[in-house]
Amino acid sequence: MQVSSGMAGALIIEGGLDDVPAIAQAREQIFVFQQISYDENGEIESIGVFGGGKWEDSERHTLVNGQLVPTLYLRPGEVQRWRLIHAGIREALHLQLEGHTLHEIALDGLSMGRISAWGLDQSIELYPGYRSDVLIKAAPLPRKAPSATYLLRDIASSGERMALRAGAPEDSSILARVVVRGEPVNMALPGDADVAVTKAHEDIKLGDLLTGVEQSVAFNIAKFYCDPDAPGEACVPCDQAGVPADSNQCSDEAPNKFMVNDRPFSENFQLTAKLGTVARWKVASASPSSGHPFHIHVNPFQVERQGPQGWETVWKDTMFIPKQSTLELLTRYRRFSGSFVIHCHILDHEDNGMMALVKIDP
Ligand SMILES: [Cu+2]
Repeated sequence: MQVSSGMAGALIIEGGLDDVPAIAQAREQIFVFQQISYDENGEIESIGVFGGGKWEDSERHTLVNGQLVPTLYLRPGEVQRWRLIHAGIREALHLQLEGHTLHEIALDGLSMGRISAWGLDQSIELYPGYRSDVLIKAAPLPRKAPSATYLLRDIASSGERMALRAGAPEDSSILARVVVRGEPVNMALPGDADVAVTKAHEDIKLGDLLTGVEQSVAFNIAKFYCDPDAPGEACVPCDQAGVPADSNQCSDEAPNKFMVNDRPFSENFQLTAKLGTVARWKVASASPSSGHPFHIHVNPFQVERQGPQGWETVWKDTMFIPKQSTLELLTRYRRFSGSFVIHCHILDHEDNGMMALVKIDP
């Protein structure tokens, strides 16, 4: 409710990419995308206000730093560094800036160590929890024009991949206006070689030994029965044998359970791993109606994603798992021993229990 009310901001750890000369010279703009999902009375007093279907029905717009369609300015030929942060609750964003390539240099706060250039007809996909750092080089002005305006759009996307109501497409909308005006400058974009040394994590390669226990995670939303006398134990589907006939957990009015590995969050359940090992995670979205952005604290992971020029290996800490599919992630437990959480980054899913503990043993 707090994040959905707008209580979110950016926390920036400087260094690395910030010290690359071409990036150090670029003016920085922060985009905290928010989906303030208040009801018709202007209030957000329960999770139900932004539950499934509510955001779409509200027809409200994604805001940038609390503003509806703000205007940003660049000089012709100026390079700016934009830090894009999806702090919204639900709707995915597919960012495209008219007439400009988006040069992506970091994902989820992790320097990629190279540059992925998203072309004019491509878009950067952001789900709740995603971050992306991009460089923009402003186009030259058309002859004799004092200024030119370009729209930063969230372009329409199919219903297949997104986290909203099953099957409903997401419409295109305008997020910001970008005005190019003033004295031209000719700032240089960095190349792959300039950012290579800043790469956040060394890739785990095919031949590397996976010394850790493989983890399986499944997100699900369904009617399940959980034994109140066995907290943290796996719950069972309501249509399965063994459910007490008098349990109201399986009645028609009973709410769905929001689960990781067949249980809502419990302090009595945790995944365990060993410090210093390298492991594969298989993360699934089991629910038929919704995908889920998987988010892990502390330990980012390596994953294959569809980049602008095809599949590429990247490091992230949040990854959308399309409905009824499984993704494979690789991770190293390098420095931190102790407990932290994984969760779905759709916040009402998380608040309803789609979260679990991970414990790294020294
Ligand atoms: Cu979810």
